[in-house]
Amino acid sequence: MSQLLKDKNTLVLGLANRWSIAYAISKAFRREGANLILTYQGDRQKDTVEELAEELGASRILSCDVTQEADIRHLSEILLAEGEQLDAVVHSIAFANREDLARPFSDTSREGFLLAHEVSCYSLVAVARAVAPAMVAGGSIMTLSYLGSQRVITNYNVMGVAKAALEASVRYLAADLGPKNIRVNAISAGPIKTASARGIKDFSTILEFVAEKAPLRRNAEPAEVADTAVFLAGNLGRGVTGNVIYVDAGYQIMGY
Ligand code: NAD
Ligand code: IMJ
Repeated sequence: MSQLLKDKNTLVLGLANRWSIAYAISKAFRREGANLILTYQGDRQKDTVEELAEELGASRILSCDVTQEADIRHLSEILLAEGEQLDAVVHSIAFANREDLARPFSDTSREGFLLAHEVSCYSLVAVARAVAPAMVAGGSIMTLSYLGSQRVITNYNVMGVAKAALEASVRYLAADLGPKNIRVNAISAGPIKTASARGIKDFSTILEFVAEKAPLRRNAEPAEVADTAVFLAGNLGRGVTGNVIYVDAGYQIMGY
């Protein structure tokens, strides 16, 4: 099959290292012929991301901490100055205080609640507003979610509430931007061992539990999430907006 994203301009936010879901997505986008712009959170990640960007053949790499309005403004200015249309954007960012992922949800502080929602949810709204003017021929915006938005999952806590708000934001953004032929969707991935999963209590047990119960009797792989991102980013996904697509080996459908 010919390349599905040939010469499409794509922007991927949330690449930290080789284990990042954003890395798998970037690799798949390049495989399908896309041009790639990458952003990273800040100085601490600069060197690693520069190395990965070179390996991936990214055309540009920008620093963007989504809590900094100036960074988001800069991103939108750069995109418009490039003078080229933007076709797809991947938002693969989440953060909550580690303590909030370990103690009871009812103990979440106002500050911790707001931080999780700012980084993990509001940032999608801010990014969508920043990139939309560059999507002159329509486009596709996608984010990463998790089942903890719909079900109570031990220790996911404030992140689950932020993901619920993220999925609702996907629907409202899809309704707003649809008339410009900009689609907005979420991919709800099954548990994957990334930096954001490391250190989470009993994560290996969760992986085993899911693999045992899921219809496909295994865990989801980053490459599978990435191929769904390719579908959403390109012409094959043209009729899909406001949706949450589960890439989780089917785990989400199961009851007893
Ligand atoms: P990761 O740690 O590689 O990615 C998280 C990214 O968020 C990092 O690149 C980090 O730099 C970025 N980030 C955090 N705060 C930021 C800020 N203020 N500004 C800019 N960037 C910031 O882990 P991952 O598992 O690849 O996570 C990517 C997305 O996938 C997240 O939204 C996560 O919730 C979601 N997800 C992960 C899993 C899993 O099991 N790993 C499952 C479902 C969904
Ligand atoms: C995270 C916490 C608790 C349970 C969890 C997870 N399960 C899964 C995750 C079952 C799959 C990973 N996930 C889906 C996330 O969205 C993770 C977000 C996250 C992780 C950390 C760890 C380090 C830190 N803050 C974080 N903020 C968000 O300090």
